[in-house]
Amino acid sequence: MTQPLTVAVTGAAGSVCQSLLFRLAAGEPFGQRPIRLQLIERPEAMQVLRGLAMELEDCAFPLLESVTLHDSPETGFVDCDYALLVGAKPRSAGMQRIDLLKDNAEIFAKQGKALGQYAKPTVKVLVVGNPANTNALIAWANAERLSPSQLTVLMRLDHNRAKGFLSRKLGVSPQSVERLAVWGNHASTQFPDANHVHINGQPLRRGLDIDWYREIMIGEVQLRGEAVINVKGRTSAASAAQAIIDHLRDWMIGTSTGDFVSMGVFSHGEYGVAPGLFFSFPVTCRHGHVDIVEGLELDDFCKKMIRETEQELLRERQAVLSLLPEKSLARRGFTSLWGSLDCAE
Ligand code: NAX
Repeated sequence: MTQPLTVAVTGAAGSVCQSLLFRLAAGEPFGQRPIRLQLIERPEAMQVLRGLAMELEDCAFPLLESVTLHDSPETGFVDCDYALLVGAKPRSAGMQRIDLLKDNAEIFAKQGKALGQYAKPTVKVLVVGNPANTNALIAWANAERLSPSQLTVLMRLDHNRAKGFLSRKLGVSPQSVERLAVWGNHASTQFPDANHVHINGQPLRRGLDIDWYREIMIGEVQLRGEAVINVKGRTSAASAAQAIIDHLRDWMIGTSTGDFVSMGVFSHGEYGVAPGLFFSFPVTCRHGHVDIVEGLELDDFCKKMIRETEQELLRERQAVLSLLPEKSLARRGFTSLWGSLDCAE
């Protein structure tokens, strides 16, 4: 009998989870494994969550073994194999980005501590709630037992958006577009990189309209989230759920041979990026391990774009330094990375 997977999800009553939970319950990213959902929300949102749980029950999903509801991460993360950190405080009118960073930093520090104490030691954590890259850093820094390789950040929505733009421009199917990368922060400084793309196995480089790519596509991908809000009046939800499913499937089962995808992972200085950031790189996955793709050639334009998004993440990290517990990180052998924080600016 296959062991069930326990999946904890925060922000479970929010917009993204309205699609996501039903697809998790149907077993989409995890193959034919039975699944236990542990849904976590703020106390104020528990009523909506109870309604959602009733709908999950009404689907009679064959693989869904149980659904439990929690108003604290301390109970919600108990023994989980995967933790999907979707919940976050949204930016309200007039709120400065720095205040949003700090409010969310406290939420993710608390969740990090709970993950370290109550989740399985082998837990895999996907951070979705914004500002996702810096939230991941805070969660990891506060999760005593977790190594940074146990956390990744959702960049797949940006990756899929870039793939969509390119495939529509070239008139090819999205699945024929391979080796696309999005570098950096899940924010408008991200760098969608089409320089290494293959179409149907052949390098695109000479067939890429460089003016269109640099002057139109990059900006449209960077600002696609806002464009959706302007047209629809609400944030991207179903496309975000699809991206989470794609990310989890690749992380658990593996990426296609010859291709790579974009994930926010802990940097150790790869491609000259400052160590100690959760930074989106091109990666491959095999049996739950994520490897940053090595040896891609970066021209001056790429280096400049990567530097810009790195600088934004360094500024974010600087703003939340007080929530990164130095002593705990030093105990875990991260003193030298930590030292680099002081010279971040
Ligand atoms: P919603 O505002 O619809 O839902 C967020 C939910 O989180 C709410 O139900 C709220 O009660 C809950 N929540 C807040 N604080 C919590 C806490 N401490 N513990 C548990 N639950 C908590 O947002 P939604 O559209 O679902 O998006 C969720 C987050 O994902 C947002 O931060 C959003 O910006 C971010 N996104 C990130 C993406 C990425 O690519 N990294 C794409 C999707 C999404 O936009």
